[in-house]
Amino acid sequence: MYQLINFTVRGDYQGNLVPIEAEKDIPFKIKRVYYIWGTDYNAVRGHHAHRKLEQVIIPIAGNCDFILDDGKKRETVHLYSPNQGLYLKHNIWREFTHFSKDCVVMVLASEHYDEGDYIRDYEQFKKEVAK
Ligand code: T46
Repeated sequence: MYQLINFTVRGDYQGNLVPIEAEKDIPFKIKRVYYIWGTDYNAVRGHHAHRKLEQVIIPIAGNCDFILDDGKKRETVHLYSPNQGLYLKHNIWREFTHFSKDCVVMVLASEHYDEGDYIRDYEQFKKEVAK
């Protein structure tokens, strides 16, 4: 349903640094980057799946929970490490919540933003993954 990608931590005595090189460290060509912060602990974002989009989601600060659903089972992944990315392919329903105050999530995406790629209705999602 998902993979965790471990990035190598570089840096020195002054602190940490994680380099992410397109087409080397990420399993798709990156077309878009966005980041999310300032979300309340109890807010629940997402509530959608994507028809085509693939993404790597990195908690560059703080932590949060991703609830993932492939139409058959549900799993919660706690994201907390800035050197670990959650790799989601298409057709995975996601909700994310329990944001720590300092949580900043950076997302690397395989496509430009396209509202037509979103499945925002859970019943529709179930129908599409059953095909
Ligand atoms: C996902 C999770 C992890 C844009 O205009 N461009 C963009 O690239 C994105 C991602 C969003 N938007 C607009 C669309 C909405 O008006 O920003 C607003 C908030 O987007 P949304 O409600 O889709 O945000 P989340 O946090 O529920 O979901 C986002 C991504 O949309 C989604 O692909 O997997 O983060």
